[in-house]
Amino acid sequence: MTRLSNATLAALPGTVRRPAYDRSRLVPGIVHLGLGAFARGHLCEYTEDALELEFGAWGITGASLQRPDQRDRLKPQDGLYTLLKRAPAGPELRIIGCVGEVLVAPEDPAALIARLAAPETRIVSLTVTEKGYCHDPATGRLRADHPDIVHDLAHPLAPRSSIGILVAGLKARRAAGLGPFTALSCDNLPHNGGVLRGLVRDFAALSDDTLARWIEAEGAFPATMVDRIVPATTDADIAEVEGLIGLADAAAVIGEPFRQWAIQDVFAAGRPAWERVGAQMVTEVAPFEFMKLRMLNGAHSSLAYLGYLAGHETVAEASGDPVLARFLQGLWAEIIPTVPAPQGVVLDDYAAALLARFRNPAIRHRTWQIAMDGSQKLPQRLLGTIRDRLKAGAPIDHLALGVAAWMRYVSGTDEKGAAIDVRDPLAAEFATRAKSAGRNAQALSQGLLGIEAIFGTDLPRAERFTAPLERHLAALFDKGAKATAASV
Ligand code: CS2
Repeated sequence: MTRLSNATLAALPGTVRRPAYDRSRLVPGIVHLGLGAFARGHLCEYTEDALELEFGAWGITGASLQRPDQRDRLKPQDGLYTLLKRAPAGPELRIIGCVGEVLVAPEDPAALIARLAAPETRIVSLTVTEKGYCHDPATGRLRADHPDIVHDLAHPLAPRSSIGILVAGLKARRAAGLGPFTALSCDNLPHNGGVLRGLVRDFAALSDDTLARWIEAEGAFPATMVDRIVPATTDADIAEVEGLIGLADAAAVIGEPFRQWAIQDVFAAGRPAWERVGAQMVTEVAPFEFMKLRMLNGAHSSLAYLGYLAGHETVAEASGDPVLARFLQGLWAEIIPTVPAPQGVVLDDYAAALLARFRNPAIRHRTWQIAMDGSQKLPQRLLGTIRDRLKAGAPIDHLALGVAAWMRYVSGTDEKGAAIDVRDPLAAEFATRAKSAGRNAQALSQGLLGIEAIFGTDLPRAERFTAPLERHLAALFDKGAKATAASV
């Protein structure tokens, strides 16, 4: 099958939307670290829209921090790929053209640093997932003992971590007499802009205090809230796209139609006209971020653990299960009072819209995929909400069940006794603690609560949290996920 590329764009069926600007004029104003499915389905589509409406020097250079796969898929396609939006009513197809080159950091770190230091680079955006920040998720501070950080301090010109890469780029710009780029975190972290600023500054300060002060004074780290459900692309998706567009596309991305982006409007050197294509430029991102992390991602993670244990492969299946749907309503009822509503938003309506999005039958988002990296996700998705509820003296039964389901999941065997493929930077730690606890709920919960990077020092001592947690965990072992969810 012929491959999608500049040369074959004209062969696409008329139903497929294609770039409405001259791609040969693209200038790379943005470098994106971590060009995975989410970025290609979110930031790249907003940028594509902005280029179509108001062309400017905002092409995107992708950078992969680990593997060459993405470059290998996109290069033969001149950076082009399909975005397939799956609405319950049927698919919508679009070719995205704003990505030019893709660099692979480990192959040529100097080329990436040179691109970051190029005068035309004005924004460096990131989707490197929670664990890509090399920080302590409970405190948001840099982990100076993180192996990638230790490596980057020893080899500042061949950095591996996103933080080491940003600092190397900023240092080179300062040496060249240029101003800094804007570093734009698009990951699901609370206060992502402020956290990134602290990490970059602290890393810089470990080797060069004047650089750290320059970054503090001149740098820009807007906070953002990003939202679109973009599951990992499967072979079946690739085959379907090929059938629909009549060309092979190894880099296709599948997403829901809904998208949202709230951005704090503080940029060091300009930005695309994202506000003209639906992004919300705001002074305070926090209300959006709280709403999204706690209500969407908190529910996603709880549903992923319970749903996986109950034998549901996807979020659509899990949220279609009446018992789990009722659990979700109870969970949102606990979360909503902790969330300040962004202006113009009714949180009950937001919850209802989330349920409809979760149930979109055309999106196959695996519970196993969302279950990944729980150690990095629980603090901002569930534990902050639990702290707020405890402070208010309010019940936390559903929230505690979400955490208990995570504990049951990372214990490593499912309800039929089969092994669970637990993916998490702390997976080895979980396995050790689970092994010594066996199926003893009290021992397992105490063992896992002892991981300070997740739970801090306060939660393990909060009896109003640990008591329901242990009770739920015991029930999960005894009766299973479905019966336990039915009993809250
Ligand atoms: C999900 C998110 O994988 C996960 O942990 O909760 O990727 C979620 O789909 C997005 O944040 C939606 O915007």
